[in-house]
Amino acid sequence: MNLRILYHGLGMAGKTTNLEKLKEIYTNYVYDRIHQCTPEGRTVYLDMLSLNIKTKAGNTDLNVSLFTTPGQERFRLLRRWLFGNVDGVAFVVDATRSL
Ligand SMILES: Nc1nc2c(ncn2[C@@H]2O[C@H](COP(=O)(O)OP(=O)(O)OP(=O)(O)O)[C@@H](O)[C@H]2O)c(=O)[nH]1
Ligand SMILES: [Mg+2]
Repeated sequence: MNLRILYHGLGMAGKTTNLEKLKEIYTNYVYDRIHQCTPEGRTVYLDMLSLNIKTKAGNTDLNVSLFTTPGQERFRLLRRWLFGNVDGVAFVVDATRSL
């Protein structure tokens, strides 16, 4: 079974940090990780964490692909394309940022 989950939020909201935390928690299931960042720590394009989880029954694998939307304006064209290809969306909000 394949699941594609998109982490969506403003620039610097904490999307990459969420994926890094999940990578830590599910470290034994990490199949692939793509992440590139600028010297300032901003994500280039988007990042992806792919988990391959063996179910208890043992006969089905759960493949979970987690993506982030590009936070930087210059990659905004990718956002619409990403939304058309997911099973679920996690909204990431920085609760400490004032409006
Ligand atoms: N204090 C605190 N800082 C956080 C938390 N989550 C993220 N940060 C910091 O906020 C900054 C931005 O976090 P990222 O996870 O890179 O945010 P992002 O949404 O992936 O950013 P872009 O992809 O570049 O748009 C980094 O300096 C993180 O260390 C948090 O829960 N608490
Ligand atoms: Mg990021």
